[in-house]
Amino acid sequence: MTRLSAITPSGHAHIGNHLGAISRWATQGRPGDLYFVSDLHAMTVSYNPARLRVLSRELLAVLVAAGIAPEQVFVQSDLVRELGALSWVLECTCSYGEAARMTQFKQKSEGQGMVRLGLLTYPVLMAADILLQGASEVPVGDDQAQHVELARSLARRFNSTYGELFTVPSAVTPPTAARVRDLADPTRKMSKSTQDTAGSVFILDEPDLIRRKIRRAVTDGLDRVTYSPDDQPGLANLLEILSACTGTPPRDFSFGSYGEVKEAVAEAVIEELRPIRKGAMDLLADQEELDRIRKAGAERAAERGAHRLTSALRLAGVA
Ligand code: AQP
Repeated sequence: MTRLSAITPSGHAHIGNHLGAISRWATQGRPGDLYFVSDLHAMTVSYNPARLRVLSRELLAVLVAAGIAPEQVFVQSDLVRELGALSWVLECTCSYGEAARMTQFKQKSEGQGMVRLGLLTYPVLMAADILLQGASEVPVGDDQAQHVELARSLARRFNSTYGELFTVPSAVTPPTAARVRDLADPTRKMSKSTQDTAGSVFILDEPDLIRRKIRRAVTDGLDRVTYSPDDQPGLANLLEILSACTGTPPRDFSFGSYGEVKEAVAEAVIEELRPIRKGAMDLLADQEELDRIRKAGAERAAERGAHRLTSALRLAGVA
């Protein structure tokens, strides 16, 4: 049973990524589960190559510092040859209509000047990520469920057309986690790729910057500390963050003022992130160690998929 999860280096990882995904991967994951930094997926929209390289490295350091075993982590582009080859086989197993139907493609391509072909085909690359590793479970939110459905269809079609090879993966719904919203605009979720960074607390932010960002978080003019997500979304977001960091349900807090809430949230977030920040900064300063972890992860991931790639090419009649 292999569960495969990914995180895209589309920006600096934030407290939402930590509370919603990374900390659970570290504490609730199983030894056979795999995690990867999906840098090839970050190329589907406009990006800066030098920044992408830095962000990928940073994210690898964050995952390991968060407590995910290094043997369970790899960077997607380290398998670019294997994935490129398998993606081609799968693209030739996928119909144009299937790819064009993907809701995310329609949403992400809307209003864009130059729509990259990779944006259309990346669900096939995602299928290659999954099928190469033989993953049986892929935890995804609603926005990615359609892509896992495509991976299932491609695995089944390949198996029935060319010969039984791929594990047919299932999408699994991750247990409900905190959905952290932007501190400056609580109608939006906190996001790595947002241009305005004032509303995002990044895992590697310095404590003073975290304090400043949280002090400036948007609340409301009601001047009443209650947990009321509909009327007081900014305050509710802060209480939910505090709840995720402390384990106390958001309705159980009793604070006298918004200022008190913000101080408590800032201190809890700083403490929550302190060990990860320290571990990641240490790893980023030790280039050799991070290179060693990355290389070992890449070798293990390539080995895991080698026989599937060889068999896929052979069954498809090209190698
Ligand atoms: N705001 C959030 N609150 C809780 N969990 C979140 N995740 C993302 N944002 C929040 C979870 O982090 C994991 C990594 O997801 P991803 O790399 O696929 O990123 P994403 O979901 O597209 O959102 P991001 O991180 O904000 O990036 P961009 O800006 O590129 O969209 C997932 O498990 C996700 O649920």
